[in-house]
Amino acid sequence: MPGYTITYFPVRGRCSAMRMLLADQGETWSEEIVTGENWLGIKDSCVFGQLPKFQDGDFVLFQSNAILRYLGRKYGLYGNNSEESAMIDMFNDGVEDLRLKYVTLIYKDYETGKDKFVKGIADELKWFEKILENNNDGQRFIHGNQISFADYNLVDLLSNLEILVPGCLKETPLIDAYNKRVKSRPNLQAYLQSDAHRKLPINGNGKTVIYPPLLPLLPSPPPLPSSPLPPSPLPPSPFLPSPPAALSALNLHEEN
Ligand code: 6SG
Repeated sequence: MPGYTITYFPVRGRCSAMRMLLADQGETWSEEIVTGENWLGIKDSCVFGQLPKFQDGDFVLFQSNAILRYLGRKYGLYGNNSEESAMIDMFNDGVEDLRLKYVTLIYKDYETGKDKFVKGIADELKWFEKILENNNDGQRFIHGNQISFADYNLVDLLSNLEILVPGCLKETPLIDAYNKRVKSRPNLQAYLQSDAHRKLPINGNGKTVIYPPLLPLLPSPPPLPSSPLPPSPLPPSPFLPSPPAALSALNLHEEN
């Protein structure tokens, strides 16, 4: 089967960076949404028993960072030689370390760990500020002069952090400017403004706001009801050729 398919839960989670990469590179893809009810039926067919699953025609891949690397190689987003690829790997591993802290907070110890996480976020971000400063005074990307898969991964994580800890980029002006610059790339901006992205919750347990305040130029989203929304079809999106029915039945949560 030609084309890309992403199989995942109805969240941004570990698929947001690969979706951003694909959209920015002008690609389209299909989504297969897995819900709590049917997950256990397919878990054993997944390498490591987890999602996301990525298909490129008949080629099947698991592990979100392996998928990002695959796409990085395919689209020239992985540096120009072994040294550059290794540097990009190193930075992406740093993003993964911080993402794991974020995911652990969200899914394991939100109530007891949030204050500590909020207090520590500036110390985490200062490493990335220094990395950016060391590359063209922060005027370009995480490495070199071309965007890489690690940039999409970092910008996705930064977006989540900004929502969890509003204003957290104020002390790191290079990260703040870089984050805005990457997100203003035309294809990427169009994707980030699409319902396919905006209407997806960040995480699977309601520990995030679903309409992030990233898009001040757009009309405000409709107010959220206090109970799950009744099913209603999503408007068509250039990124999801046919919006999956499961999306329309999402439980929409606010941060609690
Ligand atoms: C969860 O951890 O969405 N995959 C997750 N969870 C289900 O049975 N190293 C790899 C990678 O980078 C980590 C994969 C990741 O690809 S992501 C997975 O497969 C399992 O382990 C976070 C996410 N969570 C949404 C969710 C999954 C379980 C509970 C909430 C789906 C929604 C509700 C039930 C099933 Fe649900």
